Amino acid sequence: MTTLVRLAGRAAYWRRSGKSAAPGGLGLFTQRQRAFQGVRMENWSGKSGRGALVVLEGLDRSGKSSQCARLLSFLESKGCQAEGWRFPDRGTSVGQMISAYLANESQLDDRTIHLLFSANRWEKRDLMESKLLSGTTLIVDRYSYSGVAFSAAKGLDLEWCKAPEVGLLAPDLVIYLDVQPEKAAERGGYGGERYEKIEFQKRVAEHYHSLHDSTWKVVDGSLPMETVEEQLRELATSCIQECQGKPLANLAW
Ligand code: Z5A
Ligand code: MG
Repeated sequence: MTTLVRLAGRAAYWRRSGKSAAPGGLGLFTQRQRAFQGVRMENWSGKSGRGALVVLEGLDRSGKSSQCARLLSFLESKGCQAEGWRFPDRGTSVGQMISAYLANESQLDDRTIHLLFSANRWEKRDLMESKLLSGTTLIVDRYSYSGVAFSAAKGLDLEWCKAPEVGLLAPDLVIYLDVQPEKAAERGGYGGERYEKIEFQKRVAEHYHSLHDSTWKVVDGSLPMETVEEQLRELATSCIQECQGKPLANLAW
């Protein structure tokens, strides 16, 4: 992401990065989604249910931010009450410490920065919960899995890394954009921040794989952007419908 986008804050970021919301070809959608394409779903607006917590994860430059923006734009065009979120949230005082660390402007002990990333999620937990309960679907660009995978790749104990995440909201769906580190490195902007090194990214990928559970869907992020976008629309649509009536859960790990 560009510095401009980071500084502008989350709300402005989503407004600016939203792409055309025109749905893709119907041929690629399931029967369930064809119904969805033609109907404005009433329970999407929160009148009769909660929103879904949808998280996008993946290595650096796997396309998370691009796809979050496209998915958000699509959902909004269908009448779904939805918001785009991202972690780290660089807009808080904790987030500013994280941002300085990522830009190599400050040095912090590995455990200290791990706990700051986690604190950055904890400071948003209550707001996330109230948004979800009021019917807003949250499309979240990185979450606890980034926290664990990146810190474990530095050599910290995996279980120690998971511990501060316990009690945060559990996602209804985690979409992992799978791209080889070498391929991701060829994409724009790679190399600017602390973790953007191929060998490190390979270790991050290994730790991500150890975190997969039943909420995870792996999507080939090396496919053309529009193909990835269509797959995400389908996954998110199903998730939003299926989580109706299900209580919010906490990460248990
Ligand atoms: N971190 C951590 O350690 N602990 C934590 O708890 C958390 C994070 C939450 C900052 O994250 C760092 O913090 C990150 C993990 C660590 N590591 N690093 N460095 P960030 O989210 O702020 O990182 P970012 O700078 O936004 O980059 P990114 O997220 O890695 O990129 P992306 O969002 O996945 O990709 P993108 O910006 O959408 O796309 C990148 C480029 O690829 C762009 O030019 C696109 O046009 C292109 N692209 C995207 N998709 C495609 C396809 N399908 N084909 C071709 N080209 C594509
Ligand atoms: Mg990004």
